[in-house]
Amino acid sequence: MASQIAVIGAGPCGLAQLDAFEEARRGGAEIPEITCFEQQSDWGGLWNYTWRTGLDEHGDPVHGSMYRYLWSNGPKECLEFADYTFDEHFGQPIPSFPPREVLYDYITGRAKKNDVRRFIQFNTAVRWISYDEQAGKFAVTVQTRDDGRTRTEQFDKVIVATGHFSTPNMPSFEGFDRFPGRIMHSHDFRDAQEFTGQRLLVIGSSYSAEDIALQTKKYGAQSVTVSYRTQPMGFPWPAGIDEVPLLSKVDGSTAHFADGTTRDVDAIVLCTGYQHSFRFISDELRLRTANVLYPGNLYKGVFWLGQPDLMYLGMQDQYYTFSMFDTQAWYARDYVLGRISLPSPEEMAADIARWRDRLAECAGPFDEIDFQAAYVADLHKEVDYPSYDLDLTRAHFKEWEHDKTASITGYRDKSFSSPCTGTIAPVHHTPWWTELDDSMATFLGNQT
Ligand code: FAD
Ligand code: NA7
Repeated sequence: MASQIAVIGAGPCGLAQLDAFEEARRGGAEIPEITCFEQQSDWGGLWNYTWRTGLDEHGDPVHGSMYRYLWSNGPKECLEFADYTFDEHFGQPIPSFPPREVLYDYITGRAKKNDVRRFIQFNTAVRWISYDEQAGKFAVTVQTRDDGRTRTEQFDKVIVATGHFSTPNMPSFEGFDRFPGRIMHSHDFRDAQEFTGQRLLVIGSSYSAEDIALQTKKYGAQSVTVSYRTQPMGFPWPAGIDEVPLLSKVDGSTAHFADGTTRDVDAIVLCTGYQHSFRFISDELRLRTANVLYPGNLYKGVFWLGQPDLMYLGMQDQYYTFSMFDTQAWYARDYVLGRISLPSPEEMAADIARWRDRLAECAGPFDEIDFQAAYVADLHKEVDYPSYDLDLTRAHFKEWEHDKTASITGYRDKSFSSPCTGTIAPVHHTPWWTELDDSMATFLGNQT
């Protein structure tokens, strides 16, 4: 009997896994039986925008953290699928920083081309995974959400691709219980126009804080105060956005900061990151990690050390996204197909330790970019994922960091070249800071 493989989640990582198997099938390989469980009614993961917040129509926590008017926060050239380029999908060169709908179209375009929908059971949530030592298999309990029925199936290997930006890290501050305005986490942020005319306090100093501060100002917030715990982002903010030290308390609607300054604010958005949350995985198999570039316990960033037939995709903090997920998926596929064998547990543990030591040496974003590029290269050299100019993407990321420092409202107007085709992106017809329309039709129309 063919071995049985479960893929959990049909976001970019899960779809990459299905695409990887399809690619091998086309090449003549015999493929195991694959079942992908996706709790949502459609594919695309976070890129599948939902207006919902809190609990969904079935009473489960909403997975989506993306919001309206979200544009790519890095150059698209650094995430391009080497086996399905932007040129192939759009049939024309497009600018380097597309809005969400455009990237959603791209991700799902490859999945449609490969016809991988047939592997996916939608509206089916995985509720529990454990390993049955006697059977030598994983027991996976799923629930079909339409009728609430559960069943347990056995699998030889399980690939977890459920993302890690959906369960908010939600600190509390003194006085929150008496604050008269709205307090929310970035996970629940959907439309910047909710804050038009308001004085907003944003807590955090990473990607979400940066982007939500900009979005809300762009769509008419009166002022945005960004409060940092460790260090300010230090970008040249437009008028109306500035950074202050950590919030110490709120007193009514007055926010007090660690440097003794105060501001009156109308609403607070906690951009305080996310938890890796796998409540559906038994204790001994569950990844526990902060949001770092090399989580412990995952050999090659993928294989669960104690039981490598359990694989995790995309669990790293991310400079690289889709192209890194692809390389991981190709690697996991080749392990499943017996093309790659894994070393002893001791060697795997030593390899993880080497990477984590190297990570500890990183002294800032440039080192981190080099680190993650080296990780991708390390996987890439063992798989037949099409080659592309990884060094060029490394250079792009560093240029992008410079661009952000030069103009945080203007970095999305820059253009980069494709590491796959060499195509140079056109400049978008409207500067991002004044472009209020994020529709695909407007984005693709009238390029200069
Ligand atoms: P996800 O996209 O989260 O997909 C996971 C899938 O698993 C979902 O469909 C979910 O429903 C499903 N799932 C979860 N649990 C279960 C379960 N128990 N049973 C069944 N199915 C389950 N990346 C970029 O490259 N560029 C950007 O501009 C960018 N912007 C971002 C903005 C925000 C606000 C956030 C939160 C992230 C952003 N990212 C961005 C990073 C993002 O993490 C990746 O692009 C990508 O979505 C990760 O893919 P994934 O498949 O790992 O996870
Ligand atoms: P990140 O990148 O994990 O950053 C989390 C931020 O939250 C970071 O600046 C933290 O500060 C801050 N944080 C965490 N806990 C606290 C407390 N208790 N008080 C104050 N500040 C805190 O998450 P993001 O949401 O920004 O980005 C996640 C993804 O979404 C990313 O991939 C993007 O593409 C979009 P620290 O610096 O540790 O002091």
